[in-house]
Amino acid sequence: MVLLLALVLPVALSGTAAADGGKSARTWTVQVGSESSDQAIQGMSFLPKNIYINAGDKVTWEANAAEIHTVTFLAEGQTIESTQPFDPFSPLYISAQGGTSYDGHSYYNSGVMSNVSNSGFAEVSSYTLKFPDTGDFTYYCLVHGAAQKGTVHVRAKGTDYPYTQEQYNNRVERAERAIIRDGYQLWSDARDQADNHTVIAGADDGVAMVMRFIEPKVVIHVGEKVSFVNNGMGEPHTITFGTEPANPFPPLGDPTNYTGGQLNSGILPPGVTFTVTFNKAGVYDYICALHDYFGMAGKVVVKD
Ligand SMILES: [Cu+2]
Repeated sequence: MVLLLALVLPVALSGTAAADGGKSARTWTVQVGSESSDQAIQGMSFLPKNIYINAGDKVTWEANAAEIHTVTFLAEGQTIESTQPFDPFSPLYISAQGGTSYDGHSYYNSGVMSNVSNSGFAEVSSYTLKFPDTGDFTYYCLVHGAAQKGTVHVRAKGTDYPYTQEQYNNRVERAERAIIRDGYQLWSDARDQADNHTVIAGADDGVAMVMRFIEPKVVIHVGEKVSFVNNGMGEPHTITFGTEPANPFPPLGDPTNYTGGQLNSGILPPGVTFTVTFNKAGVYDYICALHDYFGMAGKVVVKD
């Protein structure tokens, strides 16, 4: 009897969906971030960026990348600028806020989303909201600010859907491939700018991000300098030698005379360079404290 029910039920459900022209409430999927298989290239993206649903439908956002992101609907009157920069210690940023049904004007937040579990945050892998009311609702990623947003367009119940989930998925796959292609181009451009005294500390074009040091190993002599250049448009990094501080945001140590131990650039925003003078022979490993958990690390070899 139980077996029979299990067999009959799915048929009955799909029959219902067909009978109402496919207009019963449904759940749509949006991908949060994107990445290459080695995680080196990350996308600052919600895909699809625009989704058209009907009142009563739900949207599920799925973590699709190692880099952290949030899905955040701001409160009425709040600007994305007022939320920046991302505060890694505030529950308003890193924890779920609001209920499961979107009211159109309050603050709703997914918490930190990532498809890995070692980012240092309590990550969530998916976030679902129901949209009972019509309207165009824009949301942001609190990590990447104005650069990363998407919109849920909610239309009246019974409206014909302009796209199926499958059509969105096909576009999403194309967009993901384009981001990875752009990322590898940025990576190759960065190699042309790097030498033993110039490390490109990540690069991004505001969508595609290279989450690597270029080149990851440089060789210099005692008394020489290495400049770490953040060449990006949107993504901050850090240059962190020695034991990682509990809070990697403030600078620590003296970059004009480095002989080993702790040294931290603090948050290195796009367009900023951090220069270190190495005054003792040795091999010095460093990380980006924000992105080391998916491979952003490097090494300076200092010879006599
Ligand atoms: Cu980084």
